Amino acid sequence: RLRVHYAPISAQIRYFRMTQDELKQRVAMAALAHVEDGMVVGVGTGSTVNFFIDALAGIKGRIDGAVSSSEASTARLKAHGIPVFDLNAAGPLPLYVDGADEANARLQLIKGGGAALTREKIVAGASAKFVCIADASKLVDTLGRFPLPVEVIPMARSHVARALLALGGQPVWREGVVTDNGNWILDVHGLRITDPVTLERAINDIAGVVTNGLFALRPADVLLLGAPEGVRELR
Ligand code: ABF
Repeated sequence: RLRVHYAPISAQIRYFRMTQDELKQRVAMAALAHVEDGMVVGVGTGSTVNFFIDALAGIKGRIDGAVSSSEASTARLKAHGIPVFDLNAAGPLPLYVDGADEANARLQLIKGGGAALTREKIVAGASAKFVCIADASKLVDTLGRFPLPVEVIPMARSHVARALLALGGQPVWREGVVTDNGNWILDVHGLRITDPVTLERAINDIAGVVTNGLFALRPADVLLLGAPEGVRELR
């Protein structure tokens, strides 16, 4: 009698997680190719970017430092001894490297799963080239399956939620989360975003909205996708 022994589910999960982490590590290493000597590098937030920060540490003698998009990334950069500059002091940046929650083929993104979307959008806007790093599962035909994060001034939460309902979304308060800027997050479910630029502008126009997670007015310039067969580069 043939008995098939499957690895315990814990081992299968460990393997899958290791693969996920390997994909993130691989795409983070690929982003180093865009780092040039003497740069001050704009650095995003999230688990994929954490691999990029660790890779940056390996070449920290070649760069002048970084501008960070979150307290979490700042702490990790400083732990590696990488100088972290205020954006006002650094001025326009040559390069920004950050993750995403979803990306479409036009390199328009949904970001903000890590609640860092405001500073991410600021540093991306101040950078000449935005290289987005993600595992291939983040590439979708139409944005919106991932709930769209919207950072709001706390006193405007209900007002903004009503406006988002009118736009066809189902907003859910990310209760218990306060951003680095002291604001709250609404995650908007049920959107199928066929015109990201128009929706980004419409949400920006709601009084009380600080930032929304659509990066379409300023999409990525390069998308590096980590897949088992290697890293794909989309432009
Ligand atoms: C950050 O990276 C967030 O905007 C986005 O949610 C996150 C993706 O995180 P991860 O790399 O952990 O999937 O920029």
